[in-house]
Amino acid sequence: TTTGQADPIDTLPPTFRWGVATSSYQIEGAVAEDGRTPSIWDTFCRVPGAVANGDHGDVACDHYHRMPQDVALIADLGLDTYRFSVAWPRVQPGGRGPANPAGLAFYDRLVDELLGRGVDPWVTLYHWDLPQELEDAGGWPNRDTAYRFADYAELVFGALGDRVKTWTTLNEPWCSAMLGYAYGNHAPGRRNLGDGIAAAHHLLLGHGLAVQRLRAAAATPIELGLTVNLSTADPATDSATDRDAARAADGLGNRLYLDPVFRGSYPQDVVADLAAEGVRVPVQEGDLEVISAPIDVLGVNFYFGQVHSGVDEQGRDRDEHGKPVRRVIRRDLPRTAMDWEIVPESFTELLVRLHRDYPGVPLVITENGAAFDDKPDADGFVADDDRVAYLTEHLRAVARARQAGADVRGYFAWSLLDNFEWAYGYDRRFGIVRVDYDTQRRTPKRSAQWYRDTVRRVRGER
Ligand code: GBH
Repeated sequence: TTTGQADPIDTLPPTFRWGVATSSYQIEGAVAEDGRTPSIWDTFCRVPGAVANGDHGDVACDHYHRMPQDVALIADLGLDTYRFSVAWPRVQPGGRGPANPAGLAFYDRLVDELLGRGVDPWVTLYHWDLPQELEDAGGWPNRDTAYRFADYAELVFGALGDRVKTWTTLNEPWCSAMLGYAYGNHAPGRRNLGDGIAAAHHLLLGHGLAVQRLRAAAATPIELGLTVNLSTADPATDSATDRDAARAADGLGNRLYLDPVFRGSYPQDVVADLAAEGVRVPVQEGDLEVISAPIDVLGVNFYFGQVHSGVDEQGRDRDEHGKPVRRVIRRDLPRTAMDWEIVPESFTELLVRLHRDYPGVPLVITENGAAFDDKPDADGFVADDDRVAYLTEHLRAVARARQAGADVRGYFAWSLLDNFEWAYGYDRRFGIVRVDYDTQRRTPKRSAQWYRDTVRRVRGER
């Protein structure tokens, strides 16, 4: 504009990393090809009622067969990095033993295709597709799974480590642990708080063990880290009860993962909350040293922030079991198709807080994006101005956090393609590129054009 202030997005430096993200089970399909064995998501999708419309990832975006075309889409957007995940049951069927060369070959080709197009690969080793055989052996609540993960990490690194320079171990351990084992809305669908907390600890242990193995195996410097889903937890009022509810939510959602990694200890208030529920974190001697091994980058996935209250609608602070009331307050705010509140200010707040409480580690936004009720025209084009607005506001929020001192080095939009949105199946579309699931045709949406133009402008390319 001629009169308004400069857009904060334009303060992002030329070195800023720009990318898109996906994950294996959400896009690949080809679930029974080239030696891949079932993951917990293949199994979970067959549980009646577990996934909307009985959807599953058997075909998904058929990315396994259309990979070069999808890489071309990324290159055409002018992005410098692509964050994808490796399917464990594809490259090490059953989760233990030797590599499956046919499975590894796919990622080998993907990495070469990316590099050939000038796009840096960013590998996530685990984005929720645990080999079913490891679940049958106890899954993440079983400590042994952490050691299986470290072996798997080393195996993938052996195949791709000569070309891939950035590695994140886990995507969103909170989701794997709590949605998978405590709340049951994700695979494997268990509902037990103790299992969820044991899973969280063993995921973090697996992360730490993998960091050790990759550092030892790396012949040249690599960038290593993990991705966590973080949120803001603000109290509904200034009352002590509401502030305690916000503290508890922040503890279980954010600090339970950040503190062990960056401070080498679990937060004592969360440990006490869990003890009141009869749950103990199964820490063994030396675990926290492994978990807190230094990392080079923290991947932050942000979608929305929440407000918490410690009293119910009647003003009571205890439920019928005598437990403290924990309630999320629904605000009168615009929402996405996920029913998630749109609160870009919370993104700035979160990043500034990370900089304050966990200083010294570079941050990269490894996911941010939104599902909306896309309406394609006859050519399959989606004029998704709502998604453009969401991405614009959240990118501004990132730029503002940087201006306030947060060391944010890059941004990845979730997601390149419409894809399998877990328990919501294909019902919710997060892509900046439309996928027609009948024809597998890809059509960049207006948000993709906006993203390409924004990246160009910030880099000063026009
Ligand atoms: C990410 O998960 C995933 O990494 C990605 O695969 C997925 O497609 C994408 O986001 C979009 O969903 O109200 O208790 O559920 C994000 C999962 C959902 C985790 C919201 C935090 C809020 C806490 N996030 N959730 S709760």
